[in-house]
Amino acid sequence: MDEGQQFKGGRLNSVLGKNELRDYLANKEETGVTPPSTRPEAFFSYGKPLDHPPRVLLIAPRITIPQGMVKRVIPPLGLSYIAGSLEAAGIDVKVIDCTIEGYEQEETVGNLMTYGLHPQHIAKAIEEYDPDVIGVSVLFSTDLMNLFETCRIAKTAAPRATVVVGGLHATIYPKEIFELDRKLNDPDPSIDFVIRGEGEHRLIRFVRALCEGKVDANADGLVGFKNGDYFCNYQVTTIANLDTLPFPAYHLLPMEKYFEINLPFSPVPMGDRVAQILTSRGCPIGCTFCASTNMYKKFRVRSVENVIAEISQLKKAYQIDEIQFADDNLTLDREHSVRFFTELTKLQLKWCTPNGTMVNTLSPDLLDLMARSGLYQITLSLDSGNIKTLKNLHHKPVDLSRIPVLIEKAKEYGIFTHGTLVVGMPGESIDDIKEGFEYVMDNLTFTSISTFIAAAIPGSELYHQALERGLIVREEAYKIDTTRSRIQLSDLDAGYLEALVMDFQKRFSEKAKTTDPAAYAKKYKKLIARGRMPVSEHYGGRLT
Ligand code: B12
Ligand code: SF4
Repeated sequence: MDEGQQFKGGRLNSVLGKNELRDYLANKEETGVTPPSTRPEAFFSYGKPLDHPPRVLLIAPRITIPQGMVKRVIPPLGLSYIAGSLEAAGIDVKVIDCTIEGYEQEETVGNLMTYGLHPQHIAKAIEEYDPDVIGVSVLFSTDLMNLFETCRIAKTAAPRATVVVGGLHATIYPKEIFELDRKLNDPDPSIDFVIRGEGEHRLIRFVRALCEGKVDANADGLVGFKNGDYFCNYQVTTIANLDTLPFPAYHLLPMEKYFEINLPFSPVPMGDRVAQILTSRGCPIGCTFCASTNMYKKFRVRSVENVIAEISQLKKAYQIDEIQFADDNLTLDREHSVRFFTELTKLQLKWCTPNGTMVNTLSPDLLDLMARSGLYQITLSLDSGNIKTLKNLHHKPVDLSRIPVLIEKAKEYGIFTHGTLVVGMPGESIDDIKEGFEYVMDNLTFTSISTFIAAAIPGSELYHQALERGLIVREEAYKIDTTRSRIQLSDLDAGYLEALVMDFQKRFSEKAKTTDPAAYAKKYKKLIARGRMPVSEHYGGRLT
C-alpha cells in the first residue's frame, strides 16, 4: 500500500533508541524463502537419539481476560496449522486446547478471570502419551503466567521431553521468556527452547534433528542454550507460498464442543457452526498500537483455489454454516479480493470480518460483491474520527469520507456495520477525543461500535514508546484491558477517560438502537436470548 509505505519510515524512526522490537525488526528479513536457513548447520549433541518414532504434544494454555469480557473460544489456529504440517511430515502429534477442554472452569483474581483446564488436569494425559517434544503456544502476552504454569506441569509430567515455546510474545521477546522461567523455576527451568516466527517448518526440522540426538545451533529462529550458553537466532524467513501448507488439523480437536459453545471470534455469529479462516498472513501498514504488523509485516495471500478448497472441506467434514475471517488485513489486495469473493459466492455461506477491515481498501462495488458472497457484518477499523490522531498518533491511513458511503451501501443489503475506535493515545488531548467522538456520532451510522482505550500491547511500537518514556512497567502491560485506562498512556485522568468512553458508547448504542431497532435486535438476538450480554459489557466496548 502506498500510504502504508509512506508511513513506514516515520513509524520506525519514531521508535526511540534501541530496544528489543527494533532489534527484532531490523534482523528479520521476511525473505519468503521456504524452506529457510541460509546459514550453515551447526549441530550439537542434545540427549540421546530416539529409539522410536517421535511423538509431539502441542498445548494451548488456558486464557486470562478482564472480568465481564465474553469468553470466546475458537480452535487455536497456529497450533492447528503446525499439527497439520507435522502430520503431513509423518510425525505423530496430539493437540490439547485447555480453553475448550475446561471451558466452564474459572479462576478469578482481582479484575482478572482465567478460564480453561488447569494444566494439572492434563498431567495424566501428558504422562500417558509420553511425548518427546511438548510445544506450548503463547498467543497473548496476558497469558504469560498461564504459559509458565503449563510448561512447569509439562516438564514435571514428562521430564524426558523437550519443552519448546512459540507464538508472538516468545518470538519478539525470547530472552524475557527464559529469564522469567528461570526466575520462577530456578534451579530447574521448564522451558528448553523458543522457536521464533512461523512454526510449521521450523518445528519439523527441530524434531527431526532431535530424533538423532542433536540440535542445530544455527537453526532459523531458534533460541536456547548450547552447553549452558545462551544463543538467539534471528527469524530470517517467512513461508513464501502459504498454499504449500497443509490445512489446519482440526480433526485433532473437539470441534463439536466449539460449535456447541458458539462464541467464536465475533461472539455474535449468525451461524451455529462457525469456522475461522486465514486467507493471508501479515500486514504492512504498521499502526502504532498493533503487534501483529510487527510479527508478520510482509503480506502473503493464499490462492483463491486453496482457500476455497479448505472451506469446502470444512463444509463437508463439519457442516459449517458461517466463516469468520481472522486475517489482519483481508482486503489489502483488491484484485485478489475480487476473485476470491466471486468464488466464495458459489459456496453460499454467511461470513463476517471480526478483525476489522481497512477502510481505504474498500469501495462500494467491492462491498457489493462481498454482500453477494454472504457478508452479513463488516467491521470498519477507522480507529479515530479525528484526522490528526489518525495521522500523527495511530499512523493509520484512513479516508474518513469513504465511510458514510460504505455504510449506506451495506444498509442496502441489510449488512451490519461495526466501527472500531482507539482513544487515549499518548499526546491525544481531551478535545481531540471529543472531536473524534462527535464526528462519529454525527456522521457515521454504524449498527454498533467498540471504543477501546489504547493499551501498550507488547510487540507494538506504542509499548516501547511507553516503556522508554517510563509510562509503564513491563508487568503492567501483560494485563491488557482495552476497556480500562490502566497504564496511563495519556495525561488524561484515567477515571475521566473511562467515563468519557462509557458515555460515548452509551450514547452511540442508544442512537443506533433507536435508529434501526430491527438491526440491533437481529444482531444481538443470540446473546440476549442466552443472557450473555450484560449492558455494561456492550457499553464497555467488549463486543464486536
Ligand atoms: C484470532 C485472534 C484472537 C482470537 C483468539 C482465539 C484463539 N484462542 O485462538 C480472540 C478473538 C479470542 C482474540 C482476542 C483478543 N485479542 Co487477538 N488476535 C487474534 C489474531 C487476529 C489471529 C491469531 C492467529 O490465530 N494467528 C494465526 C496463526 C497462524 O498465527 P500464530 O498464532 O502467531 O501462530 C504461528 C506462530 O506464532 C507460531 N507458533 C504459535 N504457537 C507456537 C507454538 C510452538 C511450539 C511453535 C514452535 C510455534 C508456534 O507458529 C504458528 C504457525 O505459523 C491475532 C493477530 C495475528 N495476526 O496473530 C490477534 C492478537 C493475537 N490479539 C491480540 C489482542 C490484543 C487481543 C485482545 C486483547 C483484544 C481486545 N482488545 O480485547 C483480545 C483478548 C485476548 C484474550 N485473552 O482473550 C494481539 C496480541 C498482542 C499481545 N502481545 O498479546 C494480536 C497479536 C493482535 C494485535 N492487535 O496486535 N484474538
Ligand atoms: S491495526 Fe490492522 S491495519 Fe493496522 S497494522 Fe495492525 S493489522 Fe495492519
